[in-house]
Amino acid sequence: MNAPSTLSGPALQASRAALSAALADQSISTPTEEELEAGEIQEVDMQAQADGIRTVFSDPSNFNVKHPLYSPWTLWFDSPATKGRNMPQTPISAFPQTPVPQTPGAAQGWMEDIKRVIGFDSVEEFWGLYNNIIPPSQLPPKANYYLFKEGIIPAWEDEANKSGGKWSIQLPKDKNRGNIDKMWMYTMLAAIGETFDPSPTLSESSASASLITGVIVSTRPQFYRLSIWTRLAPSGTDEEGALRERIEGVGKHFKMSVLGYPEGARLGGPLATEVEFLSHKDSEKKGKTAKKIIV
Ligand code: MGP
Repeated sequence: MNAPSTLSGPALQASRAALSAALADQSISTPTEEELEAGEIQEVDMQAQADGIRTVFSDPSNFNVKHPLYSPWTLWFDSPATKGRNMPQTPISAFPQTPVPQTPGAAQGWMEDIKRVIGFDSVEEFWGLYNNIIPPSQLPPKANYYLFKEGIIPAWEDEANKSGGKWSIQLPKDKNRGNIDKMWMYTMLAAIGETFDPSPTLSESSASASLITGVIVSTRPQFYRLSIWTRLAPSGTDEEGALRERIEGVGKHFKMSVLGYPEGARLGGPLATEVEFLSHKDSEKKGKTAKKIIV
């Protein structure tokens, strides 16, 4: 999955260092409970600890403190080349593997070809990963990156997705080859920065309360597709006005702040769609008429 990087020398070095540092166990050691005598209070030399902190900004090669994300994420991938192949998880390293969540029966066939690439929970690890994988513009047709919250598989059948839906936009390849990598990067940053559905992140239960379960970029022979998956989807009843508003807020943020389109812009055309929402239940009923929300 390693692509020739387009980064300049020092930036590339910093990103590689970020990745290897992220993958190694860099935690500052503190005495365990057993090492302390009963009743003994651990003395902490705050100055020494502060002096020992090296962030990626102060020391790009040897930093020992990472900036945590609101929640851990997992990147999944499939392409024609992964189909039917039992591939090892990459990279194999000291980085503790997050357990692969259960695959509900109905999703088994669907998940067979989707490979878990890596889990991460810090800004540094995200950039290390981002700078070392093939960008969407260079993927073959029929490939997908799925960036989902840890513990959620990128399938309709997952508990977190089964009552949900997705915002998506389809973009013709010929006009968007030069934009798609940035669009995907901004989409991922909005996901890990929890800006799609920001209000719950201010509360205690933050990530689990957020509507967002994951984001996807898909390459198809003639177009790209970006999708934002949500935990819930409005069913159209009046009592759900608040949910519909919140879902529409996600779509508007995606269209205007993440992708940079003006509010009233109409985007549909040959091979292109509007920014539109469809529940997973309606996606499953392929071909049948379904109500889409458009922003
Ligand atoms: P797709 O790749 O999301 O759509 O789903 P696309 O790109 O329009 O289709 P393509 O034919 O151009 O690749 C393609 C098909 O995969 C769907 O029609 C389903 O049959 C199956 N599928 C997609 N998803 C997201 C799921 C899922 O979550 N669970 C299961 N069981 N099947 C899925």
